[in-house]
This record gives sequence, structure tokens and C-alpha cells, in this order.
Amino acid sequence: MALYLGLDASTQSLSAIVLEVDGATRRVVFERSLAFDVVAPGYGTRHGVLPSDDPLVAESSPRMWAEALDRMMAVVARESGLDLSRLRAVSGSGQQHGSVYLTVEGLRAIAGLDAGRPLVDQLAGAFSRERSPIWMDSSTVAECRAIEDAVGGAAALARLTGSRAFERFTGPQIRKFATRHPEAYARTARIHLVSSFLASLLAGADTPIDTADGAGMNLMDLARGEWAAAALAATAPDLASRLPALARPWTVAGRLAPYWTGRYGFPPAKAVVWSGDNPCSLVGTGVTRPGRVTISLGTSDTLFGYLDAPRVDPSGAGHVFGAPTGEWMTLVCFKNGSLARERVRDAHGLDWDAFARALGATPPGNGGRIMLPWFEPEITPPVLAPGVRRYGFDAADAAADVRAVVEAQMLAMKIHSRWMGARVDTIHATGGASANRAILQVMADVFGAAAVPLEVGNSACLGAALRAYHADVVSEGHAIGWDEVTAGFVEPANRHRVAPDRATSAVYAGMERDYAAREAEALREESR
Ligand code: ADP
Ligand code: XUL
Repeated sequence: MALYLGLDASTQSLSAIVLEVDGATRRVVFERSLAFDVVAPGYGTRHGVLPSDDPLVAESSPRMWAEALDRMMAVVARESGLDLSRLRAVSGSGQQHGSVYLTVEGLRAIAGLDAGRPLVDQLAGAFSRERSPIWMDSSTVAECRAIEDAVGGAAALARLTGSRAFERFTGPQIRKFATRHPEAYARTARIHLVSSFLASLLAGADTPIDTADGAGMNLMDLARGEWAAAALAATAPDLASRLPALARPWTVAGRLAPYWTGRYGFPPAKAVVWSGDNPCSLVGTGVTRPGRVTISLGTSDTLFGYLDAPRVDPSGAGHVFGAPTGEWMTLVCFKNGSLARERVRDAHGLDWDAFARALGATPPGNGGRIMLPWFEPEITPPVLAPGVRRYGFDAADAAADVRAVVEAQMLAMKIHSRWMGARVDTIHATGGASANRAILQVMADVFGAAAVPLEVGNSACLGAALRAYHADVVSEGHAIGWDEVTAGFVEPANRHRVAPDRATSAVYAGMERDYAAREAEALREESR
């Protein structure tokens, strides 16, 4: 029986899932998660993010990610109890957009890792930038405008790369680094995504960026899956020489490096290119054909669906990324996701059960009370000056506050995903908060569609393991369809299925207009 390992470097944690596949026998045989704040406290992150005085800046530590990967590989080798000689392939999923800046010494260190010493000790001098910008960063407004202007405007950049310029995307972040720190940029030999950096550590070689995660950079020609010369020129000098190759998402980049075989006894399994967490989650929730939609309630809240031809959001709020299947996916991303729900939960001294009870005790529509939940700068819609707005109630009203934050999040997701034109009758729900049935009920009612969580909760990590399986089969010269890859692993947990209530959905249809009006008014005020 073959084993496949999937890893997931998300905002807050590093996870691993091992799958066993033998014909019709398919099961998850190992699952573990390590929270960065807990396993690597020395880096000083909170929820995986380094402290910053500027609320628009969000960075994390590439060294910490490497250390967590090393820890996790040790756990898989020593605590899973699995016969690892059966491991055929490994792949991974990374939080999207974040970038890692390596020096020549860094590239050399990765190619020559010594199994006798901990990984992180070998990365001294490896980075020309110790703090990696991550997807929560909103500090590149000026760079976004400059890039858009240079390529002929926001719409032209969206047609070329799948998105107008977004503050968190890698291109604007690179431009900021290159202009503000030209010497450090000059010392940068390679710029990786979180995904391709960790893939490079596993393969012990400079590993390509896959065309799914590559679409989150404002640097890739979306239709061709190649670096877009015009976007590179608009971003930073000599950028082409600093980027790795792009490759199809099922590319086998090499084998697990001698570091992993020598140090932990792994076999030289195939090291498959990594992808972004949302593209991996597309596979891990079985959304590999049109007509299905996933809502992921992780650190970010995202809504995404499969697309068989690239189509761009005319309003400029959404994205088109590559899909790990080789086609495309649509996505809208909200920064005020789980951490906003936690802020409300903690402000009223609740736990998740009490949070769910508060939802149950309040009427859908909240008696007309509305919140704009911008605890942090928001991505969708773009809000740079954070500030929560409450209409018809104040922050002391715990029950109203709980309902207002969840209703706001679901209404915003509905409104800002309309451009996708997806017919939704079932939503696949994933991410940490999808375990909360009361939240799923609001989701189902707002969308007028059933919401169903999946048997395997960490869909990004599962998707990474499934991608390892797919790449292994394809690299042996066999054809395999995605339904066959995912069969038995992406099962909806139907006992937790939540059906929409017709009368409540009608309430939300009316509330959508009120919410959109409040949002538009607040954005007008912000831009004054
Ligand atoms: P990511 O992969 O983006 O790091 P996860 O998908 O693991 O994040 O989700 C983590 C979040 O899930 C936590 O920040 C927490 O707020 C949320 N969460 C966990 N359990 C519950 C619950 N029962 N109800 C609501 N939210 C929850
Ligand atoms: C997607 C996005 C986030 C990150 C972190 O565009 O920014 O969902 O991938 O999960």
C-alpha cells in the first residue's frame, strides 16, 4: 500500500496528513498540527505573525517556517508508527502570496544540507530579508498604483495576471523591498513563495513555483502560465533572474533530499512542487469541476470555485488563480475572518459553545442591526483605515455583536462573489470555524444553499497529499482523473449538513441591500 504525505504551512500552523491508497482502500492514517506560536515561541509570533508598530505591515519568519517543517518531519518519522518505506511522494500547501528572499549562500545551503545538524542552524546568512511579508500585509498601496500604471491600468493587469494589483500580492511586495532596500535586493539571488521555499527545502534544490500559486503574484501571465515580461518590468529591476521557474502543479521536482533520508529515515520519495493553500483546498474539498463552491473559514475567510476558462472580476474585488487541475479557480478573500470572530468572542468572555448559543438566541437579521467587521484593514472591499462600525447597537450588547459579525461576514461574501456567476446549491465548508454548526446555519441561510463540512477538516493539507498522489501516478505515465484521485477522501459529512431555511433566506435577501448600502457609505467616507 502506498503512502502520500501532505504538508500545510498556513498562517498559524504547520500540519501534516498521510494518506494510504491501495485501489479502493483509501484512508487518512496520520494527521497532526503544530501551532507556530507554541512550537517555536522564540520567534515571538502571535497567531503566526511577527509584532509590528504599523497596522498595515504583516510579516513572519522564514526561519520559523523551516524550523517547523523540520519538527514536523521528525514527528512524522518518529511518532506516526507508519512504515515510511512505503512513502511514494510528498507535496505541500502554503499560505499564498508571502515571499522568501534567499542569498547565494542560502541557495548553496539548501543544495548541501547536512543530515548531522538541525536544518535551521544551516540557514545562517541564507536570507537577504529576515522578515517575510505575508498575505495579511496592506502596506503597498503606492507600489500597486505604480505597477498598474506601468502596465496600462488595473484592468490591463487583471487581464494579464488574473487580478488587479493587490497590496498583499508578491509583485507589489517585491517592488516595495527593491525600492526601499536596494542593497538587500541586490543581494537577493532568489525570491520564493512560502510554498516553493518549503518545497526547495524538501527537495534540497531550487524548486519551481507552481502555476496555481504563481497566479497570486501579479507577475504571471495567467492564460499561458509563464512569467509576464511586462509585469516583471513594472515591478523591479532584473526580476526574471531572481524568480524560480514556473511549473505545472503535478511536476515532480526531485526526491526527498539526503537531509531527510539521512536524518529521519525517510525513503527518497518523490518531492512534488507545492501549491497555495486555496488551490490545494480546491482539491481537498472536491471542487474539481464547475458548479461547486467552497467557503473556507480559516485565518482568512475565502470563497472559491472551479473555472474552465479564465474570467476576470469586472469590479476588481476578486481573483482568478490557476487550479491544481491545470484549469483555473475564482476566489475572493477576506482578512477579517477567524481572528475577527475571535475578537468578538473574547470581548464578551465567551468560548465557541457560548458564541454558538448567542447566535441561536438572536433572530436572523438581528432586528436590523448591522456591523461592518473591519477590525483589521480589509482586503474585500479594500479598507486601509480599520474600524468596526455598528449600526443600531453598541459593542456592549454581546448577543447582537456575535450575530452581527457572522452575518456581516456571510453577507459580504455573498455580495462580493456575485461576479463569479456560480449557481450554488451546496457549499462545501472547511477551515477551523466550519466545525461551528451555528455559523454554518447563517452561511446556509444567507446563500440560500445547504452548507456541509467535509469528513477531513484540513482540506488544504488533504489537498496537498492528494496532489502528491496524483503527481506520483502521472509521473509513472498513467492517466488519472481528479474524481478518481479524490474518491473516498473528500466526502461531505452529511450528518452535519445544514439546510437553508426559506423564510430566513428571504430576510437576508432584503438585508443584502442594506448591508451593501452601509458598506458603500463607509467606503465613500473613507476615501474622503
Ligand atoms: P489556518 O489554516 O488559516 O491557519 P484554520 O483553518 O486552522 O486556520 O482555522 C483556525 C481558526 O479556526 C482559529 O483561529 C479559530 O478562530 C477557528 N475555530 C476553531 N474552532 C472553532 C469553532 N468551534 N468555532 C468557530 N471558530 C473556530
Ligand atoms: C488568498 C489569501 C489567503 C492566504 C492565507 O488570496 O490571501 O487565503 O492564502 O490563507
